[in-house]
Amino acid sequence: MRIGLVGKPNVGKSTYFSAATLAKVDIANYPFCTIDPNVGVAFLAAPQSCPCKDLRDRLEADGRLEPVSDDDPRQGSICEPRTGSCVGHKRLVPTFLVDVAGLVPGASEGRGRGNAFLSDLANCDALIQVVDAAGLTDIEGNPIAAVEDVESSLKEETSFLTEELDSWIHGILDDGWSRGSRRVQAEGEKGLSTFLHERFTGLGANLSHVLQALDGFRNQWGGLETPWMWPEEKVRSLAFHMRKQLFPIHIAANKADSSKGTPWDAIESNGIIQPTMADMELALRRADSGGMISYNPGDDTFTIVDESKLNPAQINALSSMKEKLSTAKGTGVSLLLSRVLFDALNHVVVYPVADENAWKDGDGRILPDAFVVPDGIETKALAYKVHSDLGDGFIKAVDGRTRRIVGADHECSDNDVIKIHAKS
Ligand SMILES: Nc1nc2c(ncn2[C@@H]2O[C@H](COP(=O)(O)OP(=O)(O)O)[C@@H](O)[C@H]2O)c(=O)[nH]1
Ligand SMILES: [Mg+2]
Repeated sequence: MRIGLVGKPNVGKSTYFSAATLAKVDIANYPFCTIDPNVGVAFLAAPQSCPCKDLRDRLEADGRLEPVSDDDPRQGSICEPRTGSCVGHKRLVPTFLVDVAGLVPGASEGRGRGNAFLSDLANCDALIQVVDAAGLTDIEGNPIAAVEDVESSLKEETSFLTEELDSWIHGILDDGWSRGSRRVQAEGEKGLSTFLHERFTGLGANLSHVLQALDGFRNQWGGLETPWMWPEEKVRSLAFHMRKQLFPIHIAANKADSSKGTPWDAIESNGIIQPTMADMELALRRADSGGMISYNPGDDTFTIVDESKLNPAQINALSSMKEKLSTAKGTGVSLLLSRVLFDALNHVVVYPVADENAWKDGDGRILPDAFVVPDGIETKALAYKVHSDLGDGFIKAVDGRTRRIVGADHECSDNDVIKIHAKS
């Protein structure tokens, strides 16, 4: 999955990106080699405890494993993640994050980075618009003393992005409209959905996006008749409904540490709205990497490792951060990414293994892989994600918890452990 960070200049996109992709040193390697500098990997806690917790319980009950000791650095985890990490059965899984700079007025008409900007967005599965909830920047991102009416400026800021995207989609739609709407004359409603599907596959559209957009349109306008006679307003509205499907936008109300009240409540959005403090997240992760504090992303507190090594200014800064962190119940940076990935995009974590009893791979590693997949993915589709040979040769799968044999169309759910049998 790929989540894009977008927004006007100076709202904190790059800070958010650096903070979220700054991994703890003990995180296993990730194949970064071919990715761009503005693309990184954020590690997020899986929604449920790693199955290595259940495995440990089982092994302890059988007398094959000693109970966890107080000084265990992994706090009981016994899995061997190939990527990410697991401590205290908190399994971290990767998601791609993209820092998409270049939101300027007229991007849809090619201004600024223009089409490069828009195609960056098109490659993302979801967008987070970072906005300045403290009102410290004007609409072009220039630093100012403080906006007087932060609520209106946030509304303006968020509608600015959606309007830019709507215009872009409208342009694509308008381009082929006379041909597309003639198809409806010949083929009826199916002609329209096929046309939209073809027109927007480049932006990642599937048939379900198209059908949902058409539903939204129908609710607003009553029907889909005679599209070749539609006024521009109606075509534009269809573009709006397509955009809602293709570009779900969530909001990071950033700089919440310096905001007055909760101005983000005024934002009109059908996505998630989460206050965030990207700056603080970055500072905390750096202090943790430097060994000054112990902080786990997502937590609402941290501990100072050795106060005697800090000067009074550092202690002051840390205690003020601690207070803000606890009032805000965390910086919101990881939380928002998790909510987007697991709630809004409806993804889950599934653990493929080669041995359904010991939950190991062919080399004897315990639960090495954690796949982030759509909820309800069928076992055969999961097999293809593991390896195309496994998909091509698929015979059956075994649920690692119940040990029951399941077929190709069995739907996987969160935290499943699955063994796939395939012809080799
Ligand atoms: N007060 C405050 N400032 C922040 C926060 N996040 C970022 N900033 C500051 O906002 C400015 C712009 O940040 P940057 O990440 O470069 O913004 P970008 O242009 O959107 O990539 C920098 O001075 C950051 O330190 C935050 O959560 N709170
Ligand atoms: Mg930047």
